[in-house]
Amino acid sequence: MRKINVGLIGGGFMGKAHSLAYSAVPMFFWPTELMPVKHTVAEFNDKMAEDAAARFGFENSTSDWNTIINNPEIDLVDIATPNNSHAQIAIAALKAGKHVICEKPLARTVEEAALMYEAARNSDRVNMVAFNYRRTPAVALAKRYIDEGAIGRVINFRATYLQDWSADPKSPLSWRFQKDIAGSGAIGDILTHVLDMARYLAGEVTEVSAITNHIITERPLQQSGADSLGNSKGGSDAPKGKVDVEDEVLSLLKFANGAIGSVEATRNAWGRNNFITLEIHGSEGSIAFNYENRDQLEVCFKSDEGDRRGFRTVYTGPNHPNGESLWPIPALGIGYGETKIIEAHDLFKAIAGQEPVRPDFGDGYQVALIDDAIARSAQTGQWTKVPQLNRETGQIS
Ligand code: NAI
Ligand code: SOE
Repeated sequence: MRKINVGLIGGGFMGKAHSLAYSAVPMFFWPTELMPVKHTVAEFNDKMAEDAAARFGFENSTSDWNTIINNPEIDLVDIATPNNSHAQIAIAALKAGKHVICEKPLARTVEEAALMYEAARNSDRVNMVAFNYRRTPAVALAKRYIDEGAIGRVINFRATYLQDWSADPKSPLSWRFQKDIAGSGAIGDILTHVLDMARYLAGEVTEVSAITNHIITERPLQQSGADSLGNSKGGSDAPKGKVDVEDEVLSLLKFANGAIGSVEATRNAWGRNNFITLEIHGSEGSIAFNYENRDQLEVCFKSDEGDRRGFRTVYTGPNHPNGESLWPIPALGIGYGETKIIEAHDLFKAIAGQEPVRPDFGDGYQVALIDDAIARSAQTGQWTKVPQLNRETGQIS
């Protein structure tokens, strides 16, 4: 079986999730198209890199990610670092002839995303952006219902992404609150996930009207490199640093197919942990999804008799898209980890030449164009057109 040598850059939250996926792919998808070998992991310094290698099962470690780029043995570069290094690493990796998976958001700005997309177009290697939530079997099932016409013409798409890990102003100043590292706040960090699913399920977003809010303007400085996601103890007496990204965003959307919708995101909604909800209304029915019950999809069909019409629950299992190779019966529970395992497997299928993988850097770029339009709309208070990437020509119009 062909091996694929993986170089992972960044050993934090996503380093863990991706390493788990590399170990698990052969367990779930057998025979796997490619057998992943955890070749080298890069972290900020030698000690962190050695720790990451021991913990995640990598054969080698380095404190310089260029070691991974320059190593001809490495086939796939996995970018799991904060957003400020995505562009530099991805462009170097593509130029060096590596396949690349990059965590979301693709980049901090639309300009960086454009350069990354150009590098991807100039390469014959596979590129992927890690919007993993669309791989949740219930979300893939929603896509199947929509594509099959089960809910008719899509009329409305509503989505939220609400969390509360940063609601306390005493929680530390992670890199996620610093514009020069993160690029933006709730928009790039979590709204991007629902924008990816909006495009996946309802098509291209052509125009936006948004508002943002910025409430917590400073936070205690965080001492370590990896993000504590609000969990650092005793940070409140530490010196404070500036928060220069938005806390919250709400946007109305217009879609190319005539549908309208709304999306909202905040990391400051007490009681909401990873509250991703989707609701899609069509001319013939509706679909609803709540990530807190992520192996369930609610569906309602107009064709049901009026006296029994209403939402019914489908529990996803081996009969559903992306569920075939997970667990043998429905409702055993699908976790966050499974979405990353499916993501890694789909990446391997593309590298093995079986089928192209989406979302790719073109998709990441288009989401960056929507993010940018949302930020501009929030500043001007105007409806704002979203430039569209033509994937054939690589041009924006
Ligand atoms: P984290 O802060 O937990 O980990 C990042 C790690 O990268 C840290 O250990 C840090 O020391 C290391 N690092 C930073 N610069 C480095 C460099 N130049 N060379 C080597 N290592 C370096 O951050 P987390 O949560 O893992 O986020 C990483 C990326 O993944 C971000 O882009 C984030 O938006 C994305 N993300 C995506 C998620 C998803 O659901 N798809 C979930 C969480 C994060
Ligand atoms: C923090 O908001 C975070 O880790 C995001 O960065 C991820 O993209 C999301 O999946 C979980 O929450």
